[in-house]
Amino acid sequence: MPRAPFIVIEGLDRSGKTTQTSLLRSRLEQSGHHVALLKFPDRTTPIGTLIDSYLRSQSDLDDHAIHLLFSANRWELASRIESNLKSNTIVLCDRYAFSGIAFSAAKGPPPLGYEWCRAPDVGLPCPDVTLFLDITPEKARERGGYGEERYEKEEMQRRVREVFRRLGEETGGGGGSGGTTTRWEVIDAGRDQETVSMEIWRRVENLVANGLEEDVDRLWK
Ligand code: FDM
Repeated sequence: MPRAPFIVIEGLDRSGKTTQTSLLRSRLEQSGHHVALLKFPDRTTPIGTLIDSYLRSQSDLDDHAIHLLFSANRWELASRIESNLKSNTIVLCDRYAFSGIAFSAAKGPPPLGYEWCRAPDVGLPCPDVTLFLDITPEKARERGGYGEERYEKEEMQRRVREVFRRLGEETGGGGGSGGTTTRWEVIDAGRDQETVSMEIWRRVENLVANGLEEDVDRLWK
């Protein structure tokens, strides 16, 4: 029996990522699929509580330490992702390891280093498709600018976008480091909500209709 696909939505702040994730979930459910919606960071676990306090600037942590906590927060849920997929429940995830690397590698000084940032996530379940919602800093500004949390500053978002671009090039081609084969789809999220949601649907439609025979892959392994 085929397994369900693992779909990740990544994106910059103000890209409409959370709205699009919820629209996609509704559409999948309306088409008769079971869907488990996850969001990283998952602020409800004990590790997530530490992350939440850090993001709201209510606590301070060494850059390495918070990076490892974000990754641990994913490992906490890795087995649930796999068991859902095996029981034919689509896993739809709002942010994943790519955010982990992009945000940490964009920090500094001193920089943490891209390879160091990637290491703790090696071996996590690999998404079958990653939809990257791309938006220019200018467009994000038009939408009312960034919020109050720690990383919501224009210069930081610009650097984050650069790391995402690198991740897409290296991970998406299948020939990237470690041979990971997530399908990396860049979507112009500067357009209206309906256009973006139609495009997202177009890019996942076949995958969800057919399911997958092969086992879940491992990230960067
Ligand atoms: N973020 C998110 C990270 O720095 N590392 C991670 O591993 C993840 C998953 O946390 F600024 C950052 C990205 C964002 C912040 O995300 C919280 P949400 O989607 O706004 O809750």
